[in-house]
Amino acid sequence: MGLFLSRLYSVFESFCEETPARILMLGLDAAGKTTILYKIKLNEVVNSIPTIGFNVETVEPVKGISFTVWDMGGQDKIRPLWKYYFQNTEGLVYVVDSSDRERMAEAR
Ligand SMILES: Nc1nc2c(ncn2[C@@H]2O[C@H](COP(=O)(O)OP(=O)(O)OP(=O)(O)O)[C@@H](O)[C@H]2O)c(=O)[nH]1
Ligand SMILES: [Mg+2]
Repeated sequence: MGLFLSRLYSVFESFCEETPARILMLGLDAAGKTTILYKIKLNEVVNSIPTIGFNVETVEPVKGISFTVWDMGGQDKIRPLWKYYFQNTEGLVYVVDSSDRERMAEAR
């Protein structure tokens, strides 16, 4: 049991030591991406302005596990730039504003 626990602990430790996973956050403009990012980072609802380019923050949603989140601007003119950020991305969060019914097809 002691051996099992020490092995488990070392696996967990090596997992924690890894560089933070790179997460891309995409979605239409005003979907709420920047709001989500800073809610996780600061535990506050910040007053955001439309993102031109991107915001990047390292967050630790759960103790010992951190992510580098790339929050991309979602305006239609910026969307063609998303593809340049896909390389080495390990996860994708796609944010949909469920009350924005008119643009559901566009989001899809
Ligand atoms: N009611 C409500 N408003 C929200 C919510 N999330 C974001 N907002 C508001 O929606 C607006 C746009 O939010 P942002 O987080 O800037 O949206 P974004 O997806 O980063 O937009 P871009 O940077 O343009 O791509 C802001 O005024 C937010 O306060 C939510 O869950 N509920
Ligand atoms: Mg934004």
